[in-house]
Amino acid sequence: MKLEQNKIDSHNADLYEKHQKKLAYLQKELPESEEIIKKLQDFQIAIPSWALGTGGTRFGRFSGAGEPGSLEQKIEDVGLLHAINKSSGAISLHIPWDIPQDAEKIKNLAKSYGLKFDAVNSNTFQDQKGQEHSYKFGSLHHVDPNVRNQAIAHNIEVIKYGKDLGSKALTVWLADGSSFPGQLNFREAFQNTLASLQAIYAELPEDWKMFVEYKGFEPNFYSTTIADWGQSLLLANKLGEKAYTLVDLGHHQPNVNIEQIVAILLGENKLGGFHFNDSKYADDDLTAGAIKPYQLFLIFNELVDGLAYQGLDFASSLGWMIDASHNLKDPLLDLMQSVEAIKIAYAQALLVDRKALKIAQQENNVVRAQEILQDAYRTDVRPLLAESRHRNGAALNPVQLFEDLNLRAALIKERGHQGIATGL
Ligand code: PSV
Ligand code: MN
Repeated sequence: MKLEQNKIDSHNADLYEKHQKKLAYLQKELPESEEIIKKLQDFQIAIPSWALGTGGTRFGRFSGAGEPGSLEQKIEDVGLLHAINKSSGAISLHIPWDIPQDAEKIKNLAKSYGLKFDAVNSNTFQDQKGQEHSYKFGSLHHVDPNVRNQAIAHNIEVIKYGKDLGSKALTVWLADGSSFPGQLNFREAFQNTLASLQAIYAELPEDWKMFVEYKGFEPNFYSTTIADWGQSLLLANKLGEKAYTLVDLGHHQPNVNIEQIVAILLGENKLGGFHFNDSKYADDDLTAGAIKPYQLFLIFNELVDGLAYQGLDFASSLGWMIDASHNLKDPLLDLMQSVEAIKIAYAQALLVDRKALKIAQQENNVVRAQEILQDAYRTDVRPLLAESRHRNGAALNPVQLFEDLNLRAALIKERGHQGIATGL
């Protein structure tokens, strides 16, 4: 389904006067408004192909009606999202959930919606039909070289799909680990993983990056072979300059100081990208900013500071992606809310008075430092986001537009009630 521009324009016309009033107030208060609006216009957050259907839990899955049943329909959904918010101009594919059978056709379809292909993701955490060796006891870390070689070959095949589509990064996430003490020789598992990753890295095109994702636990409960940012960084450093650590916000134990991890990785120029989501307990896959918006702001505060320190362009230097897919909301509305929360955190981080913060830190003025951060965090920057969307031809209020136009009902009419998207 393609959304006609006149529908967005008429939605905007209805809301414009109210929006203008709020924007004018903010512009008067914040001299940096114009600069922030431009940065927001440029900032795109990729959508994972597996987030367009309703997610399941291990207790069940309640599929929503009108879910995309093919890669083409997933691209259509991201296209719809991007037309509405002009902030989701890329899609990230998970192979083999979403194999592009005809790369040229898929590429052209994506292009017709203004979409690019973000990182491609390999999957060695599930067995596929007809697969020779099982991943039940792991993949790249496996004790059996035949299993490792199969998983290496899969990753190389994923790179090939990505090359055909114009992706520039491979994300490797491993479920490899152990659930019982004694099951695994940790050192050997780590060495096997490194050697396997080296074999994949050797096939990485010159202008590509490899993102090494970590996760504390699940599906294994005693150990995970790439469990934390230290282990990921160790691998990335050994692999070489095209390898980076990827931070998925849900992959930490509760209360871990993720913003500090981000700051250190950026300082080492080893932060590759993000999987945004939110959680209360672990990898809950909830909407970004739904539970801990202040943490999201603090992370962006480090990102703004760290990327400037490295002299890197904010929008293009890291992989920005959502990785969330829970079981309650309409996936497209959920993604709109995630994108909004991420951009709010970014805009607020841009508001931090960095010179004053530096002085407060040098003077050990703890009270002042908190005032500075919270001044920025407590600013309602939503009119700046709305204005950036408006200037890009998108909707002033994406959620309202989706609901007012009954877009899910239109998708159900096209696709029916039964479609179930691939994914977990
Ligand atoms: C694993 O929990 C993860 O975060 C990885 O990024 C996977 O590729 C994705 O979720 C989908 O299972
Ligand atoms: Mn992830």
